[in-house]
Amino acid sequence: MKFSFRWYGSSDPIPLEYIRQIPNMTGIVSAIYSVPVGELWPEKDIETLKQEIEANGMRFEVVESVPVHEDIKLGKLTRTKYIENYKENIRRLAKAGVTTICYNFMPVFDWTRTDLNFINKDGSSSLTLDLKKIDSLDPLSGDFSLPGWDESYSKDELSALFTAYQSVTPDELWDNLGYFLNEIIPVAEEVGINMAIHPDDPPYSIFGLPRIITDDAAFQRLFKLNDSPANGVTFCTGSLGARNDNDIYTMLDDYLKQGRVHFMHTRNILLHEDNSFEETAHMSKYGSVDMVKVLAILKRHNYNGYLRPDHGRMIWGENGRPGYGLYDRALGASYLNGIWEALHY
Ligand code: DNO
Repeated sequence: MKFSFRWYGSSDPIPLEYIRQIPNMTGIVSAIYSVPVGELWPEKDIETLKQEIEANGMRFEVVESVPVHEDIKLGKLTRTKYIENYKENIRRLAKAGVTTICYNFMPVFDWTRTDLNFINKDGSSSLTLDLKKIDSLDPLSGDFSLPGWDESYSKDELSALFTAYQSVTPDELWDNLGYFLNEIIPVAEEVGINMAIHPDDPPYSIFGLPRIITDDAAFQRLFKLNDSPANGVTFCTGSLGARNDNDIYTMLDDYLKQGRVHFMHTRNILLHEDNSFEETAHMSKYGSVDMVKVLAILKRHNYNGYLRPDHGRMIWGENGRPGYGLYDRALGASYLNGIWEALHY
């Protein structure tokens, strides 16, 4: 299994020189952030990123994310151009040595929380999602945004997107995903890239927008849409674990059996009865995810793909990018490494 760490490029306050000091950190997960969604990623930018990472003794093999343009998700006629660009980005990344691309198919918004600075009893802070609060949030108000969201939309564009999605049923969103996959997966296969869809976070519809990558039935449907192993998943324990009816251990075991897991996001959450949750330290005892069980399943399948510690809390006075500070993610990585090593006996 290959341990990796997400890094936001030169705008990330955490230098690669620090990341390389985390024991057993062999890979960097990153992306080209300067290009608008749907456009081509310049080869020279990909090459510069790769060189920067390799100069620090780590590998650049996983991209998170190549975002999918909304016209593709909406099934608009204009999707052709964006799908062709997506294919070309896959080819360019493969040429640079990338083997795995993480992406998602969530309409408009990526991961969503109601509080980015929930203060825990020990003084650390976490990201949380309180379902009682979510309905009172208005993403169209213009004064509410999250670090995982595409901030480039104007208020009018956002409102037009909401209107466009009003008429898109979940089945239509599935058709649009199927169309996209059947276009891009042959290219990914040809150049040796594994596509790894990220589950919706949280794994249910929010703000009235459809969300489909949420549970086991969804993954089985996804695998049937295109049966290539290159049509795989990013198994995110925190996202999938945010539903009381998801048995993440059985799901993981099954998707590994089917050869579809290419990337692991391992983070812990404390899940409440109504599916609200707090993000916690990675260690099993703090949350609802049994990390030893997760890694034992990976071990049983001789998983040799990528894994990254996912969101961390803010600890030791760090004031970083929400979810993506250095300290707690580094602690998470060491904890996961310890479990992995112990599983060899
Ligand atoms: C959250 C991340 C997601 C993920 C995208 C993949 O922290 O795991 O934003 O990168 O959903 O496209």
